Amino acid sequence: MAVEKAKKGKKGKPNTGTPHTKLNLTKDDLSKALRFMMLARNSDQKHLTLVKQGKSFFHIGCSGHECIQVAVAANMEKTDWAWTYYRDMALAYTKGMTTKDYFMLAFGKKDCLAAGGRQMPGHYGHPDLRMPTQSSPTGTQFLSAVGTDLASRKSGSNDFTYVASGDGTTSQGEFFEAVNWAHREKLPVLFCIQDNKIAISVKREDQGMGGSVSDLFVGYKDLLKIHVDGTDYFKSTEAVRKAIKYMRAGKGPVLIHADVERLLPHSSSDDDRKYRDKDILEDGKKNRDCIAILSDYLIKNKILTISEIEKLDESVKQELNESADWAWEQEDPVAEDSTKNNFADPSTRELDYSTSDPTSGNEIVMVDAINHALMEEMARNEKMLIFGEDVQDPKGGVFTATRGLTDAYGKDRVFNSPLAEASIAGVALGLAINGFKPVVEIQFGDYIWPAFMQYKNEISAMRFRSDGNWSAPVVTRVAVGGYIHGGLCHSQNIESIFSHVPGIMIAYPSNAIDAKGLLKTACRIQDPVLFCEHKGMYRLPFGKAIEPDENFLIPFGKARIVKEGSDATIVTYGMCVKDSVNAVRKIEKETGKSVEIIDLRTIVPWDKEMVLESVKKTGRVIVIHEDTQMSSVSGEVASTISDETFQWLDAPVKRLTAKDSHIPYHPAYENDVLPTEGKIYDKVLELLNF
Ligand SMILES: Cc1ncc(C[n+]2csc(CCOP(=O)(O)OP(=O)(O)O)c2C)c(N)n1
Repeated sequence: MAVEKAKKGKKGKPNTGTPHTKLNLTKDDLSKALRFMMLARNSDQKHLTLVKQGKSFFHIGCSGHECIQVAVAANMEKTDWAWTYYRDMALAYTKGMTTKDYFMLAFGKKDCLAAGGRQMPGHYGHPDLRMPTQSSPTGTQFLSAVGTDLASRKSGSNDFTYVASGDGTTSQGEFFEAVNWAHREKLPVLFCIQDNKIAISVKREDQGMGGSVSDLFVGYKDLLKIHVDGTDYFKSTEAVRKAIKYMRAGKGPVLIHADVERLLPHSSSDDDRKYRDKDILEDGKKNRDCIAILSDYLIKNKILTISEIEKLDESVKQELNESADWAWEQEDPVAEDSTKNNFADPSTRELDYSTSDPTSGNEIVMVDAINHALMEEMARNEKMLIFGEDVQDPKGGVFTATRGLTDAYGKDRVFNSPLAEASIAGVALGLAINGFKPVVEIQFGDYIWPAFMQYKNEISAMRFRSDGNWSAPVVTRVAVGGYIHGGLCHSQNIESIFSHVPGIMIAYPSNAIDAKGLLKTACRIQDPVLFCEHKGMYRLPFGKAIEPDENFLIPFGKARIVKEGSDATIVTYGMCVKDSVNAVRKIEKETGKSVEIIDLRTIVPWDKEMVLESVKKTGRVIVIHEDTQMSSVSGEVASTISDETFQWLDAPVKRLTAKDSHIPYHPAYENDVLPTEGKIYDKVLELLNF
């Protein structure tokens, strides 16, 4: 189709120059470029047919975006990184994705290198091409790219990182955060915005970006901004080369704003006749089809003949048909693998846990245990990095958990992030992808929410969505918990919400020994970890313990019996361990009965075995935590107990949690909302008397 248009020539204009000679582009270079564009264009058509045939369930196309993508990838080295978006098919082909790879993804086949049947088509990725399997949210990829690139700088590599999106996605806050961080460190990140003037049905002017993507970032003096016609291969190549030269010279990031066309509906699920201006679309097809434009140039400049171009098109179609037929015959995924790769293989958690609790040494509080665990793990693993808000010395964290670490390991390894939580999580993911072990701090759990997209759809999902080809074992230390008169936004517990996210392990220690052992384990395992640190326990005498040595590790999923008992079981963690111990001491004295207290220590995974064993022994159980009740950890634990130990129970499974409320500031309110020693006393007595 595009070739037909080229035959007629573009508006009959004569050739006036030879831009290809200025750019030293040979016939071979140009034939290859045209071929990659044709591969993508014809893949769209072939894939749409497969959708109609019911062989693939979704298609999202590249048509109209090919030129700028090929121009970028043709000038990339194998070692350069690419964080693609769903229209980046031509870039992926030029970088090395094969047509077989493409159809494996289109059919969701078991051995697809991008996603192994996990993700919809259009989510490109390849383990050997430095192209991490992309995700679906518009814009999360920007921060990943910054992290990957930061890792390259820290490793002394000379590669750069490409990251792309459409124009609509530049409305996302994370785009600004990413440009901000890349600019702060002059990172060679190529932000390639492919502006087709529409985001599904929303026109660019309705995004509110002041008219043009290229006009943004006025104050960013080291950000090179290039606005280019992304349908012109020569202008695109010139722009890309300028960008790469700038980045490789260490001058900073580049924003390429490429005008392109969207020649298809948004996706196979969309009908753009409902909202698109027919004239604009027709004009795009007629006058701004990049394949027709390049073909026209090649013919007019006698670089390729019409028949050579036709042959090229035919050979592309043939290759696509053959690859699609081949891929269709490949193995489909099997149901028993449906949940594989949510977590790393359990063998990766088989560390040496043979050390026992210490009996001699210095007594330390929990925050010092955390600090010492970080100190030791930093010495052990030179790829470990620590960053977050205010973590750098001399402040060393608002709770001093990271004090002395910058002094000990340098600003290159322990540094302040910008004040942006999504940036912390997103950049950590990119660093982890590129060989580092980020152990980041989110200053308050109450403020983790801007980063929740990064945790839910990126960090926790990376291993799963790439079927094990990529992973992001980021450790996130986060200060949580109430009882410090912190009001709504300095008191929150977040473990229940996070426990609902597959792919993230959660630890919640209640004392110095557990904090040290669990944090050191978190730093060594291959899964992402959310490490909850109760602010009120950082220096609490209850949590004091004799410090274990540097080899001390505690496995995840192994709870601790705080005290044995035979008449009832309390399952708890965090601050409620302390309140339970005190309440039980009183109850035991008064009643002569004994209550077992189990400190879960880790929420994901939680020690089902120990809990069920204890309930079978005592026949009565209450689950207690500080987080609110609705859809909470206690609900999960209580339901498992009811389900699996029903015949051993002498009383209903009880729960004591915070009220389902925001946490108010005044102590009268705060104590009413949160569980307290007194409430635990009442509830446990009630349970014993049932
Ligand atoms: C965070 C998020 N919000 C909404 C969507 C649904 N969505 C997918 S693509 C898209 C439009 C993106 O437009 P643009 O960035 O201009 O890229 P284009 O599709 O035009 O290339 C939307 C809203 C999404 N994937 N992620």
